[in-house]
Amino acid sequence: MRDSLDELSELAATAGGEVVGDGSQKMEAPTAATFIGSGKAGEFARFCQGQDVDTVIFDDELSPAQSRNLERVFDCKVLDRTSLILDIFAQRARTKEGKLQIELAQLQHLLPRLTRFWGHLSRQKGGIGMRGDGETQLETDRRRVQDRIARIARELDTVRRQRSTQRQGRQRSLWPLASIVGYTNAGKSTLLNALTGSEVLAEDKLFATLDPTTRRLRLPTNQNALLTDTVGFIRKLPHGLVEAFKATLEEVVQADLLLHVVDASHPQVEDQILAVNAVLDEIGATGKPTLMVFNKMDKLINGERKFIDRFPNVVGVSAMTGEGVPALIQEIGKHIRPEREFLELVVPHEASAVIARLHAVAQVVERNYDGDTTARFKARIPPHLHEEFAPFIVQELQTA
Ligand SMILES: Nc1nc2c(ncn2[C@@H]2O[C@H](COP(=O)(O)OP(=O)(O)OP(=O)(O)O)[C@@H](O)[C@H]2O)c(=O)[nH]1
Ligand SMILES: [Mg+2]
Repeated sequence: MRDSLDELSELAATAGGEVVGDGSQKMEAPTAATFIGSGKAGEFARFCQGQDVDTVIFDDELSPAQSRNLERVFDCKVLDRTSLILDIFAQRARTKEGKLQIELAQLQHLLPRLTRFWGHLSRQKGGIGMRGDGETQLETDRRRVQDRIARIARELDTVRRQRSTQRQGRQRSLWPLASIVGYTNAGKSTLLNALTGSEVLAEDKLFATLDPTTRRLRLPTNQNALLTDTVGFIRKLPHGLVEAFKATLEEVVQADLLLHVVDASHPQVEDQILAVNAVLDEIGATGKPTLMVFNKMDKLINGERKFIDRFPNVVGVSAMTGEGVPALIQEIGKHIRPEREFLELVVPHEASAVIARLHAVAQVVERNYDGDTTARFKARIPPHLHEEFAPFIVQELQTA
């Protein structure tokens, strides 16, 4: 309870707010009218007036009627956790797809809440731009929102088709794909940077990353893999948002391997792991080969490591200091290295690019000169490159 409120404060700060106070109430069930009890609501109202508060944020989802009633009691704006997260996402979105996805989620969150405008509108009946009575206006607003939702859905479709063409380009290259997932602020982007030497934005902020970034990772076996960093997960992630982000998260669903990054120094680490697993479940990515990566090991004091030993398939790293990163790369190699085909190839000397490529991507076991014009190789080749070398393959050998 306290943890969830602390996280809500962090979210509010991330959205640009300044938190002046908080409170909670234990109840059997929320009250229908105001979610919290009327005594508590009055207490909050007095606090808000005293502190000149302009927004009250609830950690749980409020019904449209509850937010309307509370706004009246507090005499200020009332948001719930979902609207707050949507607001942060809206601030962060950079790509066209990201922006569209968030607008869609926001409108879908807004639609059932449009009734809240009814009260205000009927009072302002006859105001500028108001044709007919409030109810008609409300219907118009609803229809406008629905139209906008339909338009966004179409635009998203177009944007995604383009992206899927790019993805097919990648599939043609057929490099194995590993996806970094994890709770927000766990250090996913920092880890991507540490693993691939890139400079993706990493910040001590919730949801620093929204749009997926893919980089090439060179494995010790000389093999290439693709590594994707994407949006972080959080407890009570709005369902609409997960829906909206499903396409972005396709990289996660398609991945050959998931790197589940955990902030091992976080007091709520176990809850965070569960929350991430819940979202993975929701997007249909359960049961994928997963490597748990316990990050921020540099922040742990002795003894805390014991916790980590309870998990199978764990690698401890510090993405910041680089500790454990080489071991992690080794481990990734073990998990996504495909079986190799043992092949015999005959390549003309003049096809020097092919020979160079063979040395780069395959394990060349034997090389013989076959007269002046060709060379004969025995090599172990990742199966996804079979097609590329097909013109030169003379036979498949028995694997020793
Ligand atoms: N001490 C320590 N700090 C780290 C480590 N890895 C990341 N951080 C810090 O943790 C914060 C969050 O890192 P990010 O890489 O942005 O985390 P993220 O998981 O990508 O976060 P979102 O994109 O917001 O979900 C940053 O301030 C990092 O500098 C680490 O190994 N040790
Ligand atoms: Mg990030």
